[in-house]
Amino acid sequence: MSNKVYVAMSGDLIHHGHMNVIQKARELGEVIIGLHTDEAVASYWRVPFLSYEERKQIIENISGVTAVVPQDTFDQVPNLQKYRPQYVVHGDDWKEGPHRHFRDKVIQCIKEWGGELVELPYTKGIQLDKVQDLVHGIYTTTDMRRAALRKLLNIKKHLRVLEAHNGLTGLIVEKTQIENEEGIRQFDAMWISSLCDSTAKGKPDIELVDLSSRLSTIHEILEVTSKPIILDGDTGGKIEHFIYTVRTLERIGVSAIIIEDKIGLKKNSLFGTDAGQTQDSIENFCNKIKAGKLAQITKDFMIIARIESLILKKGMDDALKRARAYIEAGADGIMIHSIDKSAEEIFEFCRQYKQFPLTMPLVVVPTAYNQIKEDALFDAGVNIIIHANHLIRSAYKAMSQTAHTILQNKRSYEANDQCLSIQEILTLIDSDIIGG
Ligand code: SPV
Ligand code: MG
Repeated sequence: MSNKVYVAMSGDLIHHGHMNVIQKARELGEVIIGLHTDEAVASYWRVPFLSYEERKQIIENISGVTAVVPQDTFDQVPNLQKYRPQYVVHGDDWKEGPHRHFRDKVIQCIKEWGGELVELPYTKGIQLDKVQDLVHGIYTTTDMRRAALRKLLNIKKHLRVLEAHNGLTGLIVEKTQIENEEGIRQFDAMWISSLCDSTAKGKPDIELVDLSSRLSTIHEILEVTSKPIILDGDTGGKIEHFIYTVRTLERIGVSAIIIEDKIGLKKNSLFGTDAGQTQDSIENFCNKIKAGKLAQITKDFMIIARIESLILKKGMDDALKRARAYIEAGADGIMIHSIDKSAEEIFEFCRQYKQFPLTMPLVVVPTAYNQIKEDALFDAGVNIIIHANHLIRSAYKAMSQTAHTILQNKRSYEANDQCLSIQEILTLIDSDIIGG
């Protein structure tokens, strides 16, 4: 019986480097390809261009491949334990950089049954960065980008979102990654918060920043990033205006708008009942959702209904009743907001929401209850967690501190440590455009 040889890959972009690895594997025995599932690819990279089934079909037909098996995580270990291959074949590019821990884990794991890691010199001339940039660039195109949120929700079920209010913060959301034993962690999408967009413009969060101005923020972000965008659409305005907003957002590649069930002069929900806010009637808000859904052209765009009942102390039953009605009206998701620090009411809502015969993706904004970890919310049934205002809050604090330091010292020298070096700021932004 020949040896089993394991090769892990995403297979979304096949090039001769892969062929070299497969060829080597073939010389060693029966080749099992551990093909990253859509969820695995989305967790460390992006929505795969081709689905698992499409990628599988291509790879199964490469000569010498005996079997293609799903690999659910970036980490090969669970599959290695299952298939116990004699050899694992990989390019030697993972010796350095973020993937080296995964390499260590592989070596440790296969040692158990005397398995061996065979590494090939990284194939020259692929210009993988360029090719990856190209594929990445596809996600900056309107249709692909708009559809990416729904795709991600289908693939991953649990999304982590951070606010962005200009090109620079968009880049932070786009590029920030950490890597640990669980894998590579990143943000899935961006939230264009009305609070942060208004604050960045020095204006209060009262629907004063008009749509043209919000669109200019969105365009700034669209220009330099590729991840899906969820817009905080405040109340959505008048129904007659909302339908135009939906079309505009769809046209430019925004994936979703979240509208809240309030009328009159909207103030930020974090004021709680102090702001004297009026909740919209269920009937009127349902009509707004219906009109928006009728207006949209594509299947991808999402209209998410935000319920303010808990903020306005209208009670759990009212919140649940509205959730049912909004889903019935066609909402593609429900956002339940709360400023209860204990998060008890959020967990209670989740418990009851789960019992609905029909549910849509559930969104929360854990600003008041941010002691709760993401996993606890996901386990309770939440699908999208929005960290809604943290980049602007941290930036403001840092910037004010620097301004004070300069005033106190009559020079900027003392602020050096608080600032990026000149070298760093000059090279912070790539001169290559994204996907270029
Ligand atoms: C925002 O970010 O503008 C929001 C969420 O609407 S919150 O500020 O919590 O109301
Ligand atoms: Mg808002």
